[in-house]
Amino acid sequence: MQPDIIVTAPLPPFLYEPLKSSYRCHDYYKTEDKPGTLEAAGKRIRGLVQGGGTVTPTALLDALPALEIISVFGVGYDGVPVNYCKGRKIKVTNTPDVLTDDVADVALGLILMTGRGFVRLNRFVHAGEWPKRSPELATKLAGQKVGILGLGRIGKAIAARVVAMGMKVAYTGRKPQHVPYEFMPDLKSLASAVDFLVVACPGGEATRNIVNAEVLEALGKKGTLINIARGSIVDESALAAALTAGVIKGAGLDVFADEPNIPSALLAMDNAVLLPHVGSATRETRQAMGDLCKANLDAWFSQKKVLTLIPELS
Ligand code: 8YV
Repeated sequence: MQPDIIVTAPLPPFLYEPLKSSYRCHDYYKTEDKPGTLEAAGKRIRGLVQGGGTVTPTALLDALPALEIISVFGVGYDGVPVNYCKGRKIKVTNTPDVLTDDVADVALGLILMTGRGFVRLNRFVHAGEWPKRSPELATKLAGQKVGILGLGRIGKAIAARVVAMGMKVAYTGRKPQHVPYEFMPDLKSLASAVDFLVVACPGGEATRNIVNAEVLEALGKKGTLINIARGSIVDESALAAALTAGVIKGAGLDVFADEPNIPSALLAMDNAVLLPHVGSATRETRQAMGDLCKANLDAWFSQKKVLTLIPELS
């Protein structure tokens, strides 16, 4: 008999259709009768599929006593209660590596869009301004310093891209690594030393709002904040205030605390380049993420092993 799995996030058809052929899928995301779904199938459910940003409450997991595995369609698993899963020996898998290049490309794009003013210049041309006046000059990027908060796989891919452009790299994180970049002991000193502060660390309680007013103050008028990780890491009202008051130069953001809702103060800012969480949004990468998300379930239900267990559980 096919194992029962519960789906708690919207999934693309190229993942959902193959899941439906291998598993009895219960669409918890779409159903209007969530308690009824749990009542009817909760005790049989052995797998859960969610997105990178999906928050999974422990109350939901309590209603799934036979749950063996959570397969996250995404690299981030900040919405998964990891300690709870450890306690119940529930496996948690994610989709690392396959999206690294795409997410790093978005960080690089945001550096170029903010640093060279490409978004503003695009608006300038579309508005028919070019025949009337010359565009403003930007600041040269080669020679500027990029500070990376969280030098993991994605952070390293961002570093490689900006080094290729002649930029310098510094970073902070839990500990220094064997890399040719300058390590800074804390976020505030990193912010004060760089022109671009790039947020590339995991979300979750440990990093909630760590990019706060004090860090933005340290980044200062020369500095631009780039975030391709999680909106929860940045104090959004402090950021909006810093942009409005000219405390920092600009921001390039792909992620927000309450997606798809963006604070109106940020929407109104001309010096903020905003993207709709597209870090991994290419056909190739989403397909690879979907394949890996399903492969983890398949490996578990056929051989009691998984391909990409999250580090806390390995
Ligand atoms: C996806 C992400 O948009 O991988 C992540 O953690 O945030 C993104 O790649 C998301 O996981 C799709 O559900």
